[in-house]
Amino acid sequence: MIPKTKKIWMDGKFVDWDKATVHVLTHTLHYGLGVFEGIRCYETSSGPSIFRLDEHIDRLFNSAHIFLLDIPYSKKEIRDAIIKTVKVNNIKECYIRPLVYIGYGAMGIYPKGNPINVSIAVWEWGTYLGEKGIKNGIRIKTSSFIRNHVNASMTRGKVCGHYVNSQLAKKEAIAVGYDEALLLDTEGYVSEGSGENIFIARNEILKTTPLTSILEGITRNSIIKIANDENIKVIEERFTRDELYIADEAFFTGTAAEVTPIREADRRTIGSGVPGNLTKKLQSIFFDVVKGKNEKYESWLTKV
Ligand code: PPE
Repeated sequence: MIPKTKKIWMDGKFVDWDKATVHVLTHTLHYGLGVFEGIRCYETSSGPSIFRLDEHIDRLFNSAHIFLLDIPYSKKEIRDAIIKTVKVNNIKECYIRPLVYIGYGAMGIYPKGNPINVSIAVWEWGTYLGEKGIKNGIRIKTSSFIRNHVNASMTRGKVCGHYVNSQLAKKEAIAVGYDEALLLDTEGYVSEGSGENIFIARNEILKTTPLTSILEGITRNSIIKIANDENIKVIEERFTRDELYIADEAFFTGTAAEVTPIREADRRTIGSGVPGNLTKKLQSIFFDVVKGKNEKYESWLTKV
């Protein structure tokens, strides 16, 4: 169970955590079309600060745009509501989950006239893949499930229904003793984790999958910017699972997963089996940045 906080923002009002319920015929619950975000707020010396809030709001609206959902609020209204929700719950560090969903009304695939509802919940969420995972690295398994084809469900949108595919992969990986799944795209190239983007490093050069069949990760973007600033070369190019097997280093990025080293893939040790130097360096800068300890990236933080 996730720990309860006090209030959840629902369509403009703060509702008690236990009363934040919806009708069982809520359209999204049946047909999966809703869009959401995952954002983290970190404790900094100047109080709780939300990491790359505007980029997350832009992506939420882009997801809605791609999937023809009309969010009945402006970006500013959603931005203010997110900040207020963190404040009202009097929380120092949290994960923020805005959700745009098709409400109760008509049934059937075509949601004619149904309301578009928005909720914003926050809760304390520790490491996604465990403290040990962040420190020592995780073991991943190439999934027998492939990432959705871009013309089956457009991966630039962060859509509820996409996560059926992610859950299949994750459940399969966990069932056979791995920490996380790696999905290949429809052409057989590496795409992303069930909820993370992937980077590999070979000969001091970083490589990450291009934005063709993956979510446009905001952590991915942050790591590319940090790497560029550190004069570490980053290539966005398709790669195969065997290139991952012979990489010197590999890591996942995501809001929930942050920067999690990968120490093994499909029973092949990655590099020397411990987080590599580039991974450790980028991870350490990343944690300093989100915790407000690196002035250079101050503009990425929104104080609550
Ligand atoms: N790919 C997928 C499929 C994905 O879900 C995420 C985030 C990413 C890449 C990384 O994107 P970003 O967070 O912008 O760096 N996954 C979210 C949901 C995790 C969950 O279990 O829920 C997240 O990390 O918030």
